[in-house]
Amino acid sequence: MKDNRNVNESSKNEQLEQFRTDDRGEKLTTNQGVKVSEDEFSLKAGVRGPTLLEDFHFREKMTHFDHERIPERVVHARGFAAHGEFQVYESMKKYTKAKFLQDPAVKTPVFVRFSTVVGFRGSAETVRDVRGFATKFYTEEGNYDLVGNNMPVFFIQDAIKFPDLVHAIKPEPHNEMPQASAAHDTFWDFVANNQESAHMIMWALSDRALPRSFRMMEGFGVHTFRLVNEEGISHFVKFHWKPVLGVHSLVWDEAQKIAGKDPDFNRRDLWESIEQGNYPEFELGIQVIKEEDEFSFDFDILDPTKLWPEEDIPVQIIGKMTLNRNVDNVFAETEQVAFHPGHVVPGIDFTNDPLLQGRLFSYTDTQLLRLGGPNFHEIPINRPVCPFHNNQRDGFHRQTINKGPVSYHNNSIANNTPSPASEEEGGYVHYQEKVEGRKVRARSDSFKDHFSQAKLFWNSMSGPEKQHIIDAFSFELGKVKSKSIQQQVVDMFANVDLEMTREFAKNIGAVPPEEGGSAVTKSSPALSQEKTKKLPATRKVGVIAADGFNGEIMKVLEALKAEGIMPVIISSRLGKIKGSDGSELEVQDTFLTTESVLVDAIYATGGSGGTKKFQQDAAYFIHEAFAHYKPIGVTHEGRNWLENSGKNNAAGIVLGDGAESFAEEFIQAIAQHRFWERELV
Ligand code: HDE
Repeated sequence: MKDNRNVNESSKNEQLEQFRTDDRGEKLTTNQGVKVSEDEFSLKAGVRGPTLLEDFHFREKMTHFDHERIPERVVHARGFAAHGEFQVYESMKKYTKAKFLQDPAVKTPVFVRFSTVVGFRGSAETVRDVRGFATKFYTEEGNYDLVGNNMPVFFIQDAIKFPDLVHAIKPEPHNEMPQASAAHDTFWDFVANNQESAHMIMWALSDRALPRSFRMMEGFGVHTFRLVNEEGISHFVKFHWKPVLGVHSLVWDEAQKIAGKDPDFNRRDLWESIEQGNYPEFELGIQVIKEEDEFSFDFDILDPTKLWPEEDIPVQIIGKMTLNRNVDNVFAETEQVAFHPGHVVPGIDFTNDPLLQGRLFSYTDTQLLRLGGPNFHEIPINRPVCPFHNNQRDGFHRQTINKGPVSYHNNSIANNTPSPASEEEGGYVHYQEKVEGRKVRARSDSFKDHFSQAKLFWNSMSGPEKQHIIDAFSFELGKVKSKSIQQQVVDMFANVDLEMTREFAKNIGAVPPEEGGSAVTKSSPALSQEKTKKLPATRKVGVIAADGFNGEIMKVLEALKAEGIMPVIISSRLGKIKGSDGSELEVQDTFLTTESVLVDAIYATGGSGGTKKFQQDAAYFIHEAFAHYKPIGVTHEGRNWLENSGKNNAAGIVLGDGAESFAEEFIQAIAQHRFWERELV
């Protein structure tokens, strides 16, 4: 293959095309290509006799089946992915020579895998957890992986503690419980005895751990990386993904119910959005610190338990990623994709963040086991879109057929090729950071403040967000059996905020702290979700209607659709329902097949033909949506339920009779997402 790196026209999709197969309409064959005449009965000695060893078709089919599973990821096992593309808004030449960040006309193919961290591969998706946000950019200079999370900091400061963290948070080994949850003794024992986790715990107990959608969460590179330009000048950088739809969350009770009603809630949302052409979009942002300012902050920029407040170091938005294609096969693509923070391209480099340094070892190591050997880069989803050449050979599942006798360097037979490329020719040259020091196993003093940013985060939360954190502490620690561990956690968080800790200490029956609290008064408004972008588009509205519905609602439905809102007609039975004016609606879900937790808002309109059972089921749906602070639109017969419940004046209840102003007001309420004022009703 000629090493011509102009890949802009050849998308990853085209590359994948040669590996895709569609068996529809074909004859059944063995893997050797032999046509199979019978696939229901194994070969036997007589119709009632033993199965014969020579039945090669049976043995091949069964052996393949017996080997169909590979080890799930030790963390981030439960994930879902999509294809898309990335474009930079303007050349980033000033900061980096990375080719994919130079030209706004270049569309770089990407593959993004979102995940939960703790749960097994089949676990529910809406559990309280950090979410992985891993992006593979197939650039013309090779693959670049930005393997991030939806929270900007991490639990630990040194990679050597990662196995301990993961052992503590996974189900306890003696009884393998609880699944996909941090609410148990070993995790909180770890927290209390590894207090660098304080800041991350604040994030993990906040609404960020319950994303409404993968499309509505931020992504963070977490570590400080380097961008290096043509002149060799390096800047420290933090990466951000900002969702165009804003950052939105579920409420805890809702998230737990969804885990049972639809354990696939987040992947279904992503899958359906892409199928419907509502392509998820994320803007890429960078925070930049000059090399000479490394020590100008009251935290160490190499410490992964610290964020850079956006108000001090603004996020510059530099490009946009659009996810526009679902996978064809989850195993082949989503399961076999292999990310690695060490997959970088010229112009992007590392820092000495000790968590990042450890990750640079761990990811290849884990893929060797998970994907069964050293050739996982040849699996279609992992192949770069540009050619690759080296002297690495052989190993399990090798697919490349290397020609010629040379597999070593230096050589004369092949004129010393493949040959290293100079920096000018695009060769990756590591940033020449000066390093000096004694070999020590130690933590830098500059990494020892564990509470100031935990308090910064607390200070930045709105009232309802603070209450959710207190509730989460109360839930998580309420599930802990050991009084000693509960008290240790209380004593630890007394160092963050006294009021907060007293509240949850009271709720779990621990001794509230008398004194403590961090003196930090600073806040970072960007950390709160309260001021996030609020858009109605792609929100699901459950429209509760029965026979005899008022024909005026058609206009409301049209107005919702015009804003990109997705109405779902819910009634007692599937099929068509008839309106008072003869208009018809196709029922998409019944009270049995869906649930109020699966929609963002309820539009209760009813119908003169609604039975008693319909009224009862509808009342349950509305009541639950109300308890989850969701917008509720009410017109026509829908009013009966409200009047019975006495909730007419509560926030987020929009009353009307199908008038235009109703639709407008309801759309605004849908964009608002939640009405926390109801806490006070
Ligand atoms: Fe990972 N992490 N991690 N991690 N991580 C893995 O790699 C590891 C960390 C992240 O969708 C594993 O292929 C260590 C931070 C994501 O395929 C493993 C340390 C961040 C994914 C691994 C960390 C992440 C992983 C498991 C501490 C955010 C899923 C399977 C030093 C910046 C990628 C695998 C996907 C997956 C190791 C900490 C993000 C074992 C040792 C911090 C999004 O290699």
